[in-house]
Amino acid sequence: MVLPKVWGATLLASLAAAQTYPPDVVDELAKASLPKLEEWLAKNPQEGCTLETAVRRKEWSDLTVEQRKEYTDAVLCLQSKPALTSDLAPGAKSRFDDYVVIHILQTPRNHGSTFFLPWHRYYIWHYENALREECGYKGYQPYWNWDRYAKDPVNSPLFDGSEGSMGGNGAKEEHNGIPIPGAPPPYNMIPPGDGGGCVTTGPFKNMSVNVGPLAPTLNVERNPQRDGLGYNPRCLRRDVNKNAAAVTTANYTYDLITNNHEVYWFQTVMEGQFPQGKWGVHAGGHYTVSGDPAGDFYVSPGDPVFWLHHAMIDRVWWIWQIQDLETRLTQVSHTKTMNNFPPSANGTLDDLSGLGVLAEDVTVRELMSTMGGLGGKFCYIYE
Ligand SMILES: *[C@@H]1O[C@H](CO)[C@@H](O)[C@H](O)[C@H]1NC(C)=O
Ligand SMILES: *[C@@H]1O[C@H](CO)[C@@H](O)[C@H](O)[C@H]1NC(C)=O
Ligand SMILES: *[C@@H]1O[C@H](CO)[C@@H](O)[C@H](O)[C@H]1NC(C)=O
Ligand SMILES: [Cu+2]
Repeated sequence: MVLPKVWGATLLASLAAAQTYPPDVVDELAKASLPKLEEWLAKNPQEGCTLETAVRRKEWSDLTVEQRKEYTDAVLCLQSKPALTSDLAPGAKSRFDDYVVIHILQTPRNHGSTFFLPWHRYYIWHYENALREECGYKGYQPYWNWDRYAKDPVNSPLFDGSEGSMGGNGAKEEHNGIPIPGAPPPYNMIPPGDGGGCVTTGPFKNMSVNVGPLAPTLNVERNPQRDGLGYNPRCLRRDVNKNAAAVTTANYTYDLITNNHEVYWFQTVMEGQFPQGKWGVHAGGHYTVSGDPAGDFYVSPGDPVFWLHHAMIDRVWWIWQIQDLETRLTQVSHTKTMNNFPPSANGTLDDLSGLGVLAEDVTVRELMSTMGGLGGKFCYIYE
């Protein structure tokens, strides 16, 4: 639908808020695959977790504006609670920052390695739990179906800057785009969008980014500590752009899920094959937001929308897993170091994955199933 430009931003925003989206090919695949999950559960009953009792994680615009505000209020609440990691990181000022600190410390271990998918599953679940237990949030972690907003992310229910959004784009500030190391031209640079400056609209317009940067995509003040964990308060910056979003449309995700039968390839294609000029949906989603800290490989969870993006990553893994539960609930790949640097052994289900001081180490095996993993504490599906 093309809206005349004369219509004000507010009207546009309220229209967007009321918008419903037809199911895309990935939604249809997920729905068509549920009987496989049902069948598997009938053969492998999980104590305390059935399809009927499982939590439903929902897409952002399938929530009412009221429900979205409950979510962003809970995130703001987490940003107001005292940090548990300030001994490790003088820059950590809140419980929200704790999660950013843990990501910074564990970035090389949990990307391009065996732990990428299971660790992020644990990480998101733990954050969802903190919102609920520490901030009285009654809902569950929403996800961002990239396809819905890929054509025009700035004016989408996620980024339109309305009170029911995850905050607006940044103010216009020139920059050169995002270099993609190792990719051949023209894929070695994601062109900039229309933002780059501070976010001034929506629920997170006042938020302070406290730690980092470590690998910034914009020119921002350096952290007082080399490890990025010092106190460096600054505004949230974004450059929401459709250039990166173009590789996150449903046909890419569908292709990823259906054409990669081994987890090695599923994860590799998802994380991007930069030398072949393929950014992948993982980088595509991160750089749709871009800015500071969203575009920073280490500090990205410091932009609250990170959590919706990685819930989608988890959803895509879940959809891939339920295509063949007998093999895919136990399939891991890669080695224990990022892109096998320095060289390390192949990871296994017995390896440990944890959240530092926030949560105990558990085996990767415990993180493989959303239906009964983590001793039954994981019990969710995506709607
Ligand atoms: C932002 O901060 C200002 C000044 O402290 C305050 O008046 C305003 O209500 C805050 N806005 C939001 C959306 O939190
Ligand atoms: C997805 O669709 C776009 C636009 O039609 C196309 O350029 C792109 O090659 C497609 N990607 C895949 C993986 O099929
Ligand atoms: C590690 O995994 C690779 C790829 O699956 C395989 O070729 C290799 O033999 C494995 N190495 C060991 C020591 O098991
Ligand atoms: Cu990450």
